[in-house]
Amino acid sequence: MKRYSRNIKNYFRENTFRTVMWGFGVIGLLLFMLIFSSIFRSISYERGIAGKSEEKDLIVVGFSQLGSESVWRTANTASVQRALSEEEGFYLMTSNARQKQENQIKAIRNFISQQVDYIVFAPITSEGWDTVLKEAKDAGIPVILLDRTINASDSDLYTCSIGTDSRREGEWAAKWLEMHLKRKGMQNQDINIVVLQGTKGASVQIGRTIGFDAIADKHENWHILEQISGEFTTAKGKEAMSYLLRKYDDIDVIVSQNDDMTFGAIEALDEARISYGENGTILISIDAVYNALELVEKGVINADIECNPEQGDLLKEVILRMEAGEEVNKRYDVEEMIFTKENVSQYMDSRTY
Ligand code: GYE
Repeated sequence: MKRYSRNIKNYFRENTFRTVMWGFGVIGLLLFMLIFSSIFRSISYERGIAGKSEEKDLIVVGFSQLGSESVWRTANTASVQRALSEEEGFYLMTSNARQKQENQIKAIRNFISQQVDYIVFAPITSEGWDTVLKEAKDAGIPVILLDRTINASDSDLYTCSIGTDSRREGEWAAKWLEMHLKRKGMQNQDINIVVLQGTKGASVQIGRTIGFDAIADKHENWHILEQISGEFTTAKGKEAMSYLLRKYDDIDVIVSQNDDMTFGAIEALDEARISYGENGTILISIDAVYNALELVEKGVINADIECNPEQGDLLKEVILRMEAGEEVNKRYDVEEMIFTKENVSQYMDSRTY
């Protein structure tokens, strides 16, 4: 009995020992495979980028786009992708931040760790970029701001910025209104205005607001009832406009800081059965995408201030200059104009977005 139980104990002891050893072996093997495969993956991934660019001598650019909230944005992304194509000598990595600054910061860090040649980004808002830009600077990677601008503690944190003059866009919206009211003999009447603003804290929202307000302030009879964010989207623009229409019944002018919000405002006006454009509430928009220009042509939108998304070619030119070791400007503005029913038709055919 004793011998028997000792045998059983030995049996178990040996078996437990064997099982444990096997366990360690299997776990060890799995760990080894895991580590090896991830090292291998990251090496081959980096080789993929570096190898590809070196092989063809391509310029590697990491582009963090802020999102895809508007027709304008889609055109802006397409413009960059067209200009920085492989045929043009570029290896472009585009990352969509879906309206979140933290995603943009992550994307920029990712570009830094991949040691791209240039980082380009369209900053969602103007604050909060210092830390990540210092990291890019320490890594020796030049940064170019596209479309929107930032408030940096030191402007040396980026090489240059390319975009539109949002303050001027706001001013043009107000100047067109001045001219329109004068033409209609309404320059001395009380004028109630509401403003649909873009993403709060975005440089373009700030610039367009400052530009419009600066001129509105000169007119005692212009009353800005409310400025409210529609976040540059049709859905939010509609929501904001519906709210304003419930609150005020005497709106004379709607200024919308982009076309997508204007489309939303139009839906809200239709639902409230309020007329607009040539026959009612004055509608001023910004961007001038094709669908909005069609509405300008029909007299539905009174004026559309162009904001030009075609910034890819200028970006390419700036990068090529830097590649050649030439000095570049700190700021590049793309050209823009104002569209009204009088001039819009001649521009429709060439509008691709
Ligand atoms: O007006 C709007 C977009 O930053 C200038 O952002 C850009 C603006 C543009 O979503 O449509």
